[in-house]
Amino acid sequence: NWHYAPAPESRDIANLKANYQMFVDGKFVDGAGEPLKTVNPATEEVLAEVSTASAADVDNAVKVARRAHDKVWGRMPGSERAKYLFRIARLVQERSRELAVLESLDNGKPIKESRDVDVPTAAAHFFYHAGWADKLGYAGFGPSPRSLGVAGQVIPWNFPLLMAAWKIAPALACGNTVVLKPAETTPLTALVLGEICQQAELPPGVVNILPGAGDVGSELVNHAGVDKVAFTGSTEVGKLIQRSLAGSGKKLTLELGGKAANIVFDDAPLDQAVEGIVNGIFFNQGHVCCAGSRLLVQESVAEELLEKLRQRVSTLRLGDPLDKNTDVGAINSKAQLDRIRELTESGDAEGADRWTSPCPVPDKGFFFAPTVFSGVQQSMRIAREEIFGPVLSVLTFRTPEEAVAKANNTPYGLSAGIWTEKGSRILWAAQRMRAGVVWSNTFNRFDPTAPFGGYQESGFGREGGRAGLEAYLDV
Ligand code: TXE
Repeated sequence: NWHYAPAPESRDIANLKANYQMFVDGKFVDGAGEPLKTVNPATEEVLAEVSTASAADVDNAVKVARRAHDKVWGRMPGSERAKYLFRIARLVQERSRELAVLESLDNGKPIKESRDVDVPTAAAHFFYHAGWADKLGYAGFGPSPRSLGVAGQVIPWNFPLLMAAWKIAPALACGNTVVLKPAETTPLTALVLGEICQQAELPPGVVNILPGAGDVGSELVNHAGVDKVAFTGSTEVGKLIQRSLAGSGKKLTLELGGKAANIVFDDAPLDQAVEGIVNGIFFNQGHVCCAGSRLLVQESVAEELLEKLRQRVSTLRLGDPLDKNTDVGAINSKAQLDRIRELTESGDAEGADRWTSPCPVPDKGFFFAPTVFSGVQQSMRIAREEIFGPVLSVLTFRTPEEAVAKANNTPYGLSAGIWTEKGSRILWAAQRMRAGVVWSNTFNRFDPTAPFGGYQESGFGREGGRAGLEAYLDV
């Protein structure tokens, strides 16, 4: 006997809560950690004060999740679990306006992206995994696939709600309970997801959300009561976690950084490719692990393509994330802005040719104008390191073999793109690229049915699709 909450009546930013508590055992409570202040990156003003977890709070949350797993959720028939997941999905849809506004305020991403991508894709992940919950026994996981227990999940700030959905939905579908730590700069929508779990009358303790910084993440993943760790974030922290969990027997999946190649062959429809390149690197200010940050263009069309690209990028509107005409919003934090500046300065120093969009840049807030570096060599830092900002590095190639070799010349391996009219070339190149996803004549397309994840230093394990469930089951 539950009901949907009415859609929020007032959409005023003034109605936002000033204080957020952590979500444990079905209730919102204060943590014993030092409260953090989350900042609107477009204005540099404090959005809200957020309670954080102490080590004792982490310990308590893991115990709560264990109890909820052993007594309730892990024993519940899949058909029952499915009902809760469907409820959560519907509530995400019903509160989509509120979630989109909050996401854009906390993260800085344009409202048209949070409204059209983040929130609906988050709902889609709950719908998709709801569909799995009662079918695990028939899906080739063996006759009686079992939940693992408690999942400790740590997520980044680039898709705060969507990453929470990617992590929570499959864990719950498989009968696990969750303790999730959102990123310190973007905890708000994950906490609203906690409210949604309450509204859906999810049994207490099945989902617990503990805001905090890296120390809370570290407490969580290293807690002896956690059976499975799922981490999305920097390669540096991913390596740290992998090392610290060695020998622990915990299941681990890592989704880390990337330096994707977006390859444009000379037979590609160039105008279409330009749209895909723009989407590939300027979507979400380039704060995307699978961003198409290295454009590899065939020499014979390089000049023409670059000209078209600069014209198109010049039309992108940068500014207020809540303006529905904004294409490029704010950089999530001062620290990230500094990282982008430092890396782009290395591009200048190493002799690449910088072009900056002539768009006006607000005085206040963390903004970085769309930037394209041409004349980039493979040895340069801007060709090798993840910039995680609206910065494209352009390299050229002559032959398909050279394109693939350059695409693979990276320690990462999360995604890649290919633009060509030739189907045979798409298959040829896709088979040779070390990348978890290869898009052809499109970029940054996400779907819950498609497993997502990396090779090499981009991590291991898959999220989404049937493969994503394997990370949350004992078979
Ligand atoms: O990442 P961190 P940061 C890349 C991107 C970016 C760089 C740094 O290149 O510029 O990483 O970003 C938590 N144990 N990506 O510093 O620190 C932290 O609190 C457990 C790519 O923000 O990895 C947050 O919740 N957890 C990436 C989460 O890890 C720890 C997305 C990510 O933060 C921890 C983000 C620890 N020792 C950054 N230390 C992608 N794959 O999309 C920190 N955390």
